[in-house]
Amino acid sequence: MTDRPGAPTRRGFLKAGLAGGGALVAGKAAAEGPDPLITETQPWAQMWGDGVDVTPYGMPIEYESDVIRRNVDWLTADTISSVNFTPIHALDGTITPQGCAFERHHSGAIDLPKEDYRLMINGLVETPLIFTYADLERFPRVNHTYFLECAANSGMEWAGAQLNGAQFTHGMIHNMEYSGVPLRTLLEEAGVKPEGKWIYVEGADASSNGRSIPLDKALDDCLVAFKANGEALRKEHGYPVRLCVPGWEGNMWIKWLRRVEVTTEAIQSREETSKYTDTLADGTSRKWTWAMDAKSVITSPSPQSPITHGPGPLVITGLAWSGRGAIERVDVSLDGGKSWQAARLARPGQKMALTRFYLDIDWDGSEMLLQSRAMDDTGYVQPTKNALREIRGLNSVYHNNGIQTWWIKTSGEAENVEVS
Ligand SMILES: Nc1nc2c(c(=O)[nH]1)N[C@H]1C(S)=C(S)[C@@H](COP(=O)(O)O)O[C@H]1N2
Ligand SMILES: [Mo]
Repeated sequence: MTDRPGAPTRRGFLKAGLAGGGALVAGKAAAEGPDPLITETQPWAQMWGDGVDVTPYGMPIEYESDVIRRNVDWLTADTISSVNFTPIHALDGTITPQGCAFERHHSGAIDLPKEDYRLMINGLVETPLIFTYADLERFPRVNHTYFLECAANSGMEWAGAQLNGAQFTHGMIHNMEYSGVPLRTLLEEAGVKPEGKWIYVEGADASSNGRSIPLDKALDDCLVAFKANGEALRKEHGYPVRLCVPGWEGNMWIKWLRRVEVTTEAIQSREETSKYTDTLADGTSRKWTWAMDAKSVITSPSPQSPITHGPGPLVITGLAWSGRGAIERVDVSLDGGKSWQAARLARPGQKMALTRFYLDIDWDGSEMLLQSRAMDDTGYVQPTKNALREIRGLNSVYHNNGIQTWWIKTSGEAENVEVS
């Protein structure tokens, strides 16, 4: 570093750091005398490491073996028509590795070889078509990063704080970079007839998970994806091909996509009537609640990721997203919503993708009621749980985007509580 007059020097940075930050993060070990981890030759420096053919496909190191998907035993009757949760409390950045991205299946994850894959486009089209996997690979491809949130994410928290961990309260979400062919390209190949206003999409699994999607959305940004985070989709996420419906509830993202039918009307299938519908206080239901409204959660500190280092510098971090656009701002409260300060977005929000935020504080060791509040580029602000209940009543399960509270105790432990 050059010491140009007026330019900040390295020494200057260090001084500013000490003066501004208060407590010192590093340096404690040195003050306590010789550290054998430094002064003695460690086992890993006395032998060969693994050769390059030991791990043809890598798994996380054993020390990270608790960073895994988990399910909640009592939530579903069996583990086949069920759900597990992304360990968001232990991840950073925004991309969810497929190996720990939550799964939701109605009839289990199926084994469908690429060679046996067929995608049919039928209904109100000029030319009904059937594509093999190899056919799909010949269409011009695009890459996009999108979040997928199950409409039931945080559903168990509707009536009050219940599950102790961000993984369980907010872990029905993942965010991947998809490679695939715009659905529009395939629909144009078949030629949509003027009467066509909707599509009905279904999967090859026993449940089929059929859903209706307005043609406008299908032609806008829906993606027929076959790669996620650079590699083939994992079986659990719909190998070899799934549909991405950016910003809209996870249930519409058909896995093992086998058919797209162009129709005049919505089919009103099970998944879009008796399920994934919010029943209001008066017993009527909200119709077509596809977009996932802006939402956020602090992933650390949180019940599964307590503060273990005592007072001093503390990194508060979390995730924010909106199915209607990009996250523009996230506020964090340390006092249960009485006062708010703007968090730092790790990168500017991207449309329909997770945004990572940080708030770096000097924790004085006292209790906190941590909350985060997301704002998207439509101007929408994430509501409190009470504000949601005022509009939607108490019957709801789906589409709970209310503000989450973690009670941080003086010990650094955290608990799921509700401040309404
Ligand atoms: N074919 C098929 N597609 C499906 C489902 C299913 O059971 N079968 N589940 C849906 C639901 S409810 C959700 S939330 C997402 C979950 O996607 P994931 O398992 O990749 O997380 O897939 C959707 N697509
Ligand atoms: Mo879902």
